[in-house]
Amino acid sequence: MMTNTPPEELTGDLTVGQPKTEAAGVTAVVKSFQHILSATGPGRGWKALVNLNQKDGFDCPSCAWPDPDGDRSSIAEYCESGAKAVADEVMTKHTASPVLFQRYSVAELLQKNDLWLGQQGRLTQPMVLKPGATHYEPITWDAAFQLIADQLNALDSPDEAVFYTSGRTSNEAAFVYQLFVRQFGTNNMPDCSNMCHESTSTSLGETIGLGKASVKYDDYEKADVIMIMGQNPGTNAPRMLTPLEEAKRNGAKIISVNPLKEAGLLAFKYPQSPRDLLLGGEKLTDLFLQIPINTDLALLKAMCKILLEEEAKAPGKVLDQDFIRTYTAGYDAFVADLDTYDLNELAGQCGLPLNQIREAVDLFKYTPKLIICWAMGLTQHRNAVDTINEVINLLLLKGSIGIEGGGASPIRGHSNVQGDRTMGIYEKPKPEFLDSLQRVFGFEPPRKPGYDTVAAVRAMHEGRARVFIGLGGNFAMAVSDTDYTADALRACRLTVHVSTKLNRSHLIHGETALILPCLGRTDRDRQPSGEQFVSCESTTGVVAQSHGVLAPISNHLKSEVAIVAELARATLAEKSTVDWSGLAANYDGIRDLIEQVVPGFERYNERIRKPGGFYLPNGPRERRFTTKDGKAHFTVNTPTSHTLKPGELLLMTVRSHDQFNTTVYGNDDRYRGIYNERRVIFMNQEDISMLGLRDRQLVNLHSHYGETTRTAHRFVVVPYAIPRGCCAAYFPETNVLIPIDSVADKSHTPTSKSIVVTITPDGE
Ligand SMILES: Nc1nc2c(c(=O)[nH]1)N[C@H]1C(S)=C(S)[C@@H](COP(=O)(O)OP(=O)(O)OC[C@H]3O[C@@H](n4cnc5c(=O)[nH]c(N)nc54)[C@H](O)[C@@H]3O)O[C@H]1N2
Ligand SMILES: Nc1nc2c(c(=O)[nH]1)N[C@H]1C(S)=C(S)[C@@H](COP(=O)(O)OP(=O)(O)OC[C@H]3O[C@@H](n4cnc5c(=O)[nH]c(N)nc54)[C@H](O)[C@@H]3O)O[C@H]1N2
Ligand SMILES: [Mo]
Repeated sequence: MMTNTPPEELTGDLTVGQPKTEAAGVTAVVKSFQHILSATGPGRGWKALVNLNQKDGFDCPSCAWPDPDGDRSSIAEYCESGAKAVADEVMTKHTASPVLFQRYSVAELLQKNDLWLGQQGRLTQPMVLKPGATHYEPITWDAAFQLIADQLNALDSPDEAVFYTSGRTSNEAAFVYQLFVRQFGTNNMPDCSNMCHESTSTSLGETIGLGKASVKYDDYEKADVIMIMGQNPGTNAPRMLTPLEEAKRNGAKIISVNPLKEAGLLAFKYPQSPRDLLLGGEKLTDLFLQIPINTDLALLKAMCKILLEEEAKAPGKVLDQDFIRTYTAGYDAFVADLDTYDLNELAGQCGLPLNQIREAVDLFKYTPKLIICWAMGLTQHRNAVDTINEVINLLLLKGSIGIEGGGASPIRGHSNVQGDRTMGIYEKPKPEFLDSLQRVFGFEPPRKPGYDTVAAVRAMHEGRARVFIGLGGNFAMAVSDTDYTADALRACRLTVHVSTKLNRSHLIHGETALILPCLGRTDRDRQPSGEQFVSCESTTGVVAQSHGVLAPISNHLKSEVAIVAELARATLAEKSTVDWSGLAANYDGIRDLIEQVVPGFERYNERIRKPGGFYLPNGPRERRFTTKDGKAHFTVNTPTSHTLKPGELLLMTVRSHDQFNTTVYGNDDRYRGIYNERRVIFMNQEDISMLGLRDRQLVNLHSHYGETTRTAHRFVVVPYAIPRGCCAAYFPETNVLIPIDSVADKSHTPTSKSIVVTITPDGE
């Protein structure tokens, strides 16, 4: 059988230590330096380190956490995770050059694990896999563009092509990409957001009129209470720990809601503060609500109910009645529904003593300065949109939106995933956006909604889509139902990846396949008009420059902008009046066009040159709610519970400390005490005993949907402090378990954090 997943081999070397109780500190700084300097020589490595997240440097390719609005520390604004992402990009020890592809057939490369694939270094030349060939071979850029253009133009309809985007793509590249795709004639633009914060965008769009955070960077330091739900900042947004620490010093209280006591939520030592290093870091979480997976909705409902009770006791002191009256709709229906719930039952559903929930509410009872942060722990469940709706209900009750020190704070993942959406990377573009494209470019954009990620996989599987083009990312590994998704890609006539590094999606290919190597964030980008910079939008809506500083590793690399522009020119030829070559020669021209199409980008070229960039307009921040009736909406959401049969557990798939999504940097997960192995399953000791298993036993994981059982083989049992009935393992190894149609209602995000599984000893 064709292998789709990484080989299911164990290192045989697993060591389990105590989970850590604080994040960052000296170890993280030392590790950051080690990662970058060992990946490349000291000159190149140092240059990368000192330019990371500086106002005239490059935007860290790791996460979407914003940079401080004011002064930056003179040494780079970096963290261990960012350093790893940079090291991964700047490494010079190896390259995935044509020699590598000559040495290994595609079948042989498929047998390697993801760590090995990533360690081969940067791609250096465009490569093609011809029909029936066993090896990739070099191809010229012109021949590659012509090949893609011919395949696209031979389709019966533009809707037979899928154009995926991952969230590292810059604003400039994203804008020209969506323009090309819409001039070609389709809205089939799925993106990584479909698997990530789509539930957030769906909920916030409907409730407050804008699918983005309502907070600014400075709000964290001004908050009285910060509630962090379903997020692991110590690993996935470490620079967020700095303003959290600052908030704590200013007296804020932090509530964490998570099935795992993640180290980064417990305490933080600011690596660049001598005080922290000498005296110890700041305790972060004041109250840890360790709830079972996917019970957040019940918890939030209980909190809202307690707030209403408290308001009845002290009218006008707890809720912001003025705000509710002036700015919101749906309050009465919300309260009427809440009346039908029993507090003890809600507390029971989220496995907490009622007095602990009361303790949490006591912290923000009398203050509106409440920020709620969330990430994948809320977005990747069937009822994710409802849960996020309930977050908004709570914030609306308190009048916490549109004030200093309060608000909704989804924490985005990829460093420019939010900007890509702003630029129009969306399968369901708003009519106003398409109208603007029509006005500025004088063509009739397609109006029919396109495929999101899951719909795209189905379309490819069923032969309705035949060409797949990915601008970044690792589609085969990131999407759920690995075997089904692999079959979908293999059914295509052509699969194309614009990539920096070799990954498994290059090896799970259509009849013809292309790898187009591009410049990364750290690389200098020289075009005919001179050196270029690009721009990105952070999770708080700041648009800022990113300027690569290092010499590209190969002369054959092109920028993403240049690749998209040349592809558009080859494909559209005289059908397009856009000056594609001119845009690729000078990105100022692209920014001028963005300014004409996307609201909020007035004087883009001027403002982007100001240190630190600029904030985009944000309605909710000013209590302008651009919903249909101009109000913020309370919604009625019903908690659902997973009915587990005996022997079944609920599995969440999470990131280790040594990976960036599908890129594996190493086999350790230091903060959780795991060393040298990724194929582990974290379980509650009582569940281990009840299932007749034991510590370090080798097991297989099975998911059961309808008639079908899916299996992920060879995981080692690790007892861990996780609520009964829950277990955790790393993605992407576990994506084989998630059926392609197991998605969140409304947002269609794969349910990566609630998979019903059974666990059996290996060999049975
Ligand atoms: N170093 C590094 N940084 C990254 C990434 C990376 O892979 N590596 N990925 C980037 C991307 S694209 C993203 S989207 C973000 C992801 O950032 P996170 O969302 O922090 O990533 P996950 O590892 O998926 O962790 C989810 C957290 O939610 C908890 N959780 C799971 N289920 C539930 C639940 O039902 N309720 C609650 N309350 N909690 C739950 C888990 O225990 C875990 O702590 O990080 C970005 N930054
Ligand atoms: N089970 C499970 N599945 C999940 C998740 C989960 O929590 N659990 N999380 C989901 C989430 S939140 C996300 S965002 C998706 C991620 O899905 P993707 O964004 O598709 O995956 P990545 O692993 O981030 O993509 C890595 C690849 O991007 C390429 N790359 C890196 N930098 C650049 C660049 O600058 N330009 C270009 N062109 N290419 C570049 C490299 O070749 C690298 O191999 O996965 C989702 N899948
Ligand atoms: Mo993400």
